[in-house]
Amino acid sequence: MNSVVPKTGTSEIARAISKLSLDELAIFGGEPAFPESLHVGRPNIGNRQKFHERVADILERKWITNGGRYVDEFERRIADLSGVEHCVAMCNGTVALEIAIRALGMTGEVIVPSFTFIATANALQWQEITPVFCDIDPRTHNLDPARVEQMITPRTTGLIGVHVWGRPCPVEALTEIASRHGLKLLFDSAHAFGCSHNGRMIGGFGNAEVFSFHATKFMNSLEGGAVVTNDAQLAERIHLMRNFGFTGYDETEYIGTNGKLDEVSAAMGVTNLESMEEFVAVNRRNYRLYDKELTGVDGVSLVKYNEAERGNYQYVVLELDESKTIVNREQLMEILHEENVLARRYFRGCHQMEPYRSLFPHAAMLLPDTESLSKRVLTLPTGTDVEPEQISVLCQIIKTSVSYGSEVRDRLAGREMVSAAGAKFYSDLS
Ligand code: T4K
Repeated sequence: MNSVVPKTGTSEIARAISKLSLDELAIFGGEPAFPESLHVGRPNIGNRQKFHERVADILERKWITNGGRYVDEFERRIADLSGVEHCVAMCNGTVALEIAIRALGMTGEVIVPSFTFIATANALQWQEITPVFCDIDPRTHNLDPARVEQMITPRTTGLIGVHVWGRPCPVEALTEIASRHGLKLLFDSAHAFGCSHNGRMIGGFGNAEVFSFHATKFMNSLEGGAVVTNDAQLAERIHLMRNFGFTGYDETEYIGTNGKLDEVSAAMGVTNLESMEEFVAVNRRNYRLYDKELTGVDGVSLVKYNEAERGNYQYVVLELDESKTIVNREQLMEILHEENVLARRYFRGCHQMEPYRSLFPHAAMLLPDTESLSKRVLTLPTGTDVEPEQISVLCQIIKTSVSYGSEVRDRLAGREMVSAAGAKFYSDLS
């Protein structure tokens, strides 16, 4: 495992500060716990030597994109790992969603959760299909099937279920609803590569599923995505749409776009697939450590994974019950940012962002659980760049913030939280 799990670039991964008292917190004048920022979504990188050899091979053979050895291999491996017949690799998950939506013939209205990354909604709106935002079950963070049923109108042509955090959404219920109403069913499985549902790998449900292999995903191909399906005709349509619609040398059948994955990205994907189990093992170790450290902290809970299923554990998500912690999510995020822990506010709810905020100004009325959840969750750093010692210190910061919750709230009263945290995040990235 050491070959693919590098230590952080510095020998000092966390400063020797106890963070047991409020005055030790950086937000109140203490020294930041971490000399270098801890990110959510730092890329996992497999065997560099093998990647370099593959890139040299690509350059030598001068076949850079539009098919090629590594794209073929990547697609075959993704299909095998997901237990599906067809995989069409794409330049990213968003374009994969757009193409899958179009190839499925979705039009009019499509029901999606608002509690997802903005790309799920944008992939519809981009092609003038109305995303109809549906509320979630606050226990699972996934679509609530009963409420999906209530959102169906004569204009509805499809449903998109999102396996948020890699935890499967209600696959059977959505399949039943889609079949009863004659709707297409697509799963946005951007978080769920390598996860299973009732012992069956995510990938083969619905009409098709879409993966993301973006740099921040536990398994990346630099940028990248894929549509997987067991429907041969659909796969063929998607295949053509990925390459402008070309059916022959200079002939097109219908409109397509450019969704091709290039060979270097595919080579990165193939290389990282070889280390995938190690990435999962590190994520699982980190998740269990967070869970152990935070168990018993009143008002703080981690989003749980079903250990009887296969999971990728790529998101460590904290849920706060502010009535118990007193310190709220914005304050905790600010406290962590000041310590150089760049925790993320995934997800805000698409309906709270443009263009949807203006298009559907009353959407919130039908989304009470999304509204509430989006103010309670905070995603914490994990992946191969995060060491157990860092997790212990990070959790101590959370414990201290919560155990002195009232005092923290009073001391931070009136301070502008959101803009300060955002500024810190972006200055650190550039
Ligand atoms: N559907 C769902 C449900 C999704 O979550 C996503 C993407 C998609 C569809 C679309 O798939 P893609 O088209 O992206 O393949 C990130 C990712 O960009 C996005 O892929 C992901 N979901 C989403 C949840 O998170 P941002 O804008 O929050 O990420 P960004 O660029 O700020 O990076 C996050 C952190 O990672 C930062 O702290 C810095 C670190 N980082 C990032 C990059 C790119 C690195 O250390 N190195 C890097 O190269 O959206």
